[in-house]
This record gives sequence, structure tokens and C-alpha cells, in this order.
Amino acid sequence: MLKEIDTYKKISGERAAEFIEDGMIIGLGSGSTVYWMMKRLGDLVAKGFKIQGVPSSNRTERWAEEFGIPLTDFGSVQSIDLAIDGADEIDNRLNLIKGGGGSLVREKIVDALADKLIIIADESKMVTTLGNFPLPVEVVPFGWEVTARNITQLGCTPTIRQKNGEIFVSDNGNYILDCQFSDISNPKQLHSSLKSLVGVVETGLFIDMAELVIVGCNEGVSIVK
Ligand code: ABF
Repeated sequence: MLKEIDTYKKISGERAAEFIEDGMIIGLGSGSTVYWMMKRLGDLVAKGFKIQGVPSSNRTERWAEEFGIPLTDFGSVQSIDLAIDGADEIDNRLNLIKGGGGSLVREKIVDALADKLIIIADESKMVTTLGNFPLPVEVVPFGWEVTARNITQLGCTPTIRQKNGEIFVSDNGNYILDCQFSDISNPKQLHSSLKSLVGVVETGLFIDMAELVIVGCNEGVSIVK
């Protein structure tokens, strides 16, 4: 039996699959909400839809195999028709914090190439101002302590992400600093300040990228544009 929040994720993910058309190249995001979209996409493929997916994480790639979704890569495709991805926070301008799952770099590369980006999420992800969720920042392992200290100067407390007592390593072999700001009132400026620091690979701020958000809630879904 699914918990309420998981039901919201499921209905959001399943609804997103309705935007997929035969013949599309689909950017496959990451996370538990994306799982439900991919399950539905697997049904469409089984019905004969000729779809190719570009995965944004190793976990997504494994789910694609499980659901029989054919995959392609950037060497073979020039563009992506539609990307569908999850998020950790979404503000009312549809700016996002992503990267809670640790795949922010690949997600950003996939999502940025897409003609259209749909975000799927349960209602708890909707916020007025970003920043309650610690901002994930991917950094190169070499000298990460220096990079962390430089990030602190921007007004936050960075924490090196750990998993099972070890430093978490991203799909790209990098580390992630989870950066707690009091709030993020100017996401564009913060993103650009972070990106200017040596050692920073990418931030989890996805600005002006999402076209619409499908929010799973008690009433079903609501679409935010
Ligand atoms: C990914 O999945 C991440 O950017 C984000 O951290 C997460 C969303 O989580 P979920 O769908 O599991 O709630 O898209």
C-alpha cells in the first residue's frame, strides 16, 4: 500500500506520460516520481510506440532496461523532444532545486537539450522561495575542502554528502556539497556566483528551464505553468 505522498508522485508521473507522443526522443529524469512515468512509458512502448530515451542517471538506465524502454545517447541524437524530470523544490516562477538524488549534472545536460521540460512532483515540493531544501552543488573531489570554504563565503553552511558512512560519489565521480542557505531570493545570481568558483562543476539550481509542472495532490493533479 502506497503512502499518501507516494500516491501523489504516482499520479503525477503517470499523467506526464500522457504528454509523450509516438516517435519522440524523451529525456528521462531521475527519482521516485520519474519511476512512475517510466513504468507508464514502458506500457506505451509495449503497445508499439517508437520511443527512444536519454537517461539522466545510472538508476534511470536500469529502470529503462526493466521496462523495455529503448535508449539512445548524445552521440546519436541532436535534440530531445521532451524531458520529464522530478525536483526537490519548485518556486512559483518554476525555478527548481534539484540534485537530492545526486544526478544533477546529467539531469541538467538532458533537461537543457530538451525542447520542453515537464517537472513532476508531489505537492510538498511547491514553495514560495527556494532554499529550505539544502542546495546540492557538485564539486570535483580534488581540494573539495577549499571549494567548500569558498562556498561558505556566499552565506551558507555546506555539508559533504555521505552515504553509508562514506563520501557519496556521483555518477560522474564527483562529490556533492549540500548547501543550506537561509533562503534563495535571487537564484540566478547565486547560481552564477557558485559557478564562478573553481572546483564547482554544477549547481542544483534549474532556472527558467521548466515549462510546466504536474503537481500530484489530493484532488488528483494540478498543472502549473
Ligand atoms: C531527481 O529526483 C532529483 O533532481 C530530485 O532530487 C529527485 C526528486 O525526487 P523524487 O521524485 O524521488 O521525490 O529528479
